[in-house]
Amino acid sequence: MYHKKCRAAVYPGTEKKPVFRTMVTDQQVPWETAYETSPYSPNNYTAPVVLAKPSWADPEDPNAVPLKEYEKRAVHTRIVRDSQGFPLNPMGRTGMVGRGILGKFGPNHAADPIVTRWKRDAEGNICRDAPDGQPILEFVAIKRNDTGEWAIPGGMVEEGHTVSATLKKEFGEEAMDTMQLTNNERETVRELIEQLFANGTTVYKGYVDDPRNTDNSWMETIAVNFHDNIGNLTSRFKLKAGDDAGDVKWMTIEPGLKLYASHLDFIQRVCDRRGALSP
Ligand code: RP5
Repeated sequence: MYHKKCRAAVYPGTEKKPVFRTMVTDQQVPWETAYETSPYSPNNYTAPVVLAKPSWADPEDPNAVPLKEYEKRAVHTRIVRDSQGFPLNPMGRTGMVGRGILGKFGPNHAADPIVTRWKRDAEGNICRDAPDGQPILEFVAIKRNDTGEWAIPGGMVEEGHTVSATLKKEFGEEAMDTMQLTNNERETVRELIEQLFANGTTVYKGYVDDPRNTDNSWMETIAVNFHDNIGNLTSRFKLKAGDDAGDVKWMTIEPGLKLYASHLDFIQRVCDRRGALSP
């Protein structure tokens, strides 16, 4: 499958003053495909906020990033660099060079907590799909402020942070607004999250078809499912959207579901493992 979401005409976040990607067809995605009529000449864009050199961004020259750092980043995919030192997207062309809004050359690492429970009726019985009787799952989804799409409440793994800490932190901040709670409230929420997140199942590791990806910078993630089989823990969750999210809710996983980036693929994997109705 070719990446698709990172080939939309307008680069995300530039809607007011659109920055366009060069059109890349499915056949032109693989690096091995030669351009027959005119050479591939993608637009070059790195967002001003990235060029302003915040702590989370690389210097402008990809060769100024130490080799050791690239080795550290090559967790899921090997990093191949072009003759000028720019890492090349492992899934192929995106119609744009530069880093876009992403800070790092090569992979930008994220973590995605998929919190699920069975959908239940008023009597507490698990809801099932007709006619096959497959049980139906719900997961905690947030509405992203940047694209307005529903998504898993994931986030970037910051320097010096572990994936497991990031999973809990992002879930707390985005789905339970922990930043705005009093110390006591925050402690109660922290304990609940600790309990649920004590047992997780990794459902995906690797490249994400994120709309922000470019030829030189892309997203990779680890998606972990935390399932509350009885539903007694999550019934105590008070969902409230944090700063990065416009909304949060328990979303039913059913056919027709549309999600940000390749999140639907991660959700499909959860359903396969749990024998639940597919999206
Ligand atoms: C996606 O971007 C990942 O799967 C994760 O959900 C998200 C992380 O980026 P931010 O939400 O921090 O922008 O590719």
